[in-house]
Amino acid sequence: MAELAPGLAFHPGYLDRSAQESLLLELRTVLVEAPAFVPRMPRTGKAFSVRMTNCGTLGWVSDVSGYRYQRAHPDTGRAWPPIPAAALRAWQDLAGYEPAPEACLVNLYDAGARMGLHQDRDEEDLAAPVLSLSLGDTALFRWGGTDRRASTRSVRLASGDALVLGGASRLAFHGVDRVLGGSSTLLGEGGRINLTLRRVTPWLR
Ligand code: MD3
Ligand code: FE
Repeated sequence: MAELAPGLAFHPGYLDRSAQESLLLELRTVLVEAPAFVPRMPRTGKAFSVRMTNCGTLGWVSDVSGYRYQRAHPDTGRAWPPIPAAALRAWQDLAGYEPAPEACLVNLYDAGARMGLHQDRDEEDLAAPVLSLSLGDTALFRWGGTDRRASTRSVRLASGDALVLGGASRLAFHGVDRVLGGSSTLLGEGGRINLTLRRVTPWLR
C-alpha cells in the first residue's frame, strides 16, 4: 500500500487476474439486470462521455434535474441488483469502516471517455471512505485539494488496483484525464470499468 496523500491509500494489484475475472463475471450479471445508461449534466442536459450503472440499495444518477441517489434504475424502474461479493469483500478488507456500503457506482469508459475534475459530495455520510476498484485499460487519474484551484498530481490506475479515499482526501477534487487504449487484455471489447463503493446514509443504531 502507498499513501499518496493523507487519507488517499493506493493498493496497486489488489485484485489478481483471477479475482478480476470473477468480479467481471459478476458485473456482467449486474449489467443484464441494470443496463448501462448515459448520465446527463444537471441544467444543461449535456451527456457524460462515461456510461454508468449501479448495484446496491442506492444508485447514483444524474439528469437535467440534478444529481441524487435513488433506489430504482432511471430507465427500467427496477431496484438495483446486489453488490458483487468480491466488491463487498474488498470493502471489508480495505475500507476500515464497519457499516456496509449502500451504493456501488459502475463507471464504463470506452476509448475517449473521461471524467472532469469534481468532488464527491452527494453522500450524507462524509465520514465514510470511498473505495475504488479498476478493471480493464489503465486510466490517468488526477487529484488535487479541496479547493478547485489547488495543484494536482496524477497516478495511473491499472486493472486490479484499489484506491481508498478517506480522511483529508475525502472531499478532494479528482477526475480521469484519459484511458490508455490497449493497455489491458481483461475486457475483450477494450475500455475500462471503475467501481466506487460508498456508504450514503449515516449509520443509525
Ligand atoms: C478522490 N470515478 O465515480 S474513482 C466517481 O475512475 C469517480 O471512475 C473515477 O470519480 C473513476 O465519482 C475515480 C476514484 C475516486 C473516487 C472518489 C474520490 C477518487 C476520489 C473522492 C475523493 C477523492
Ligand atoms: Fe468522483
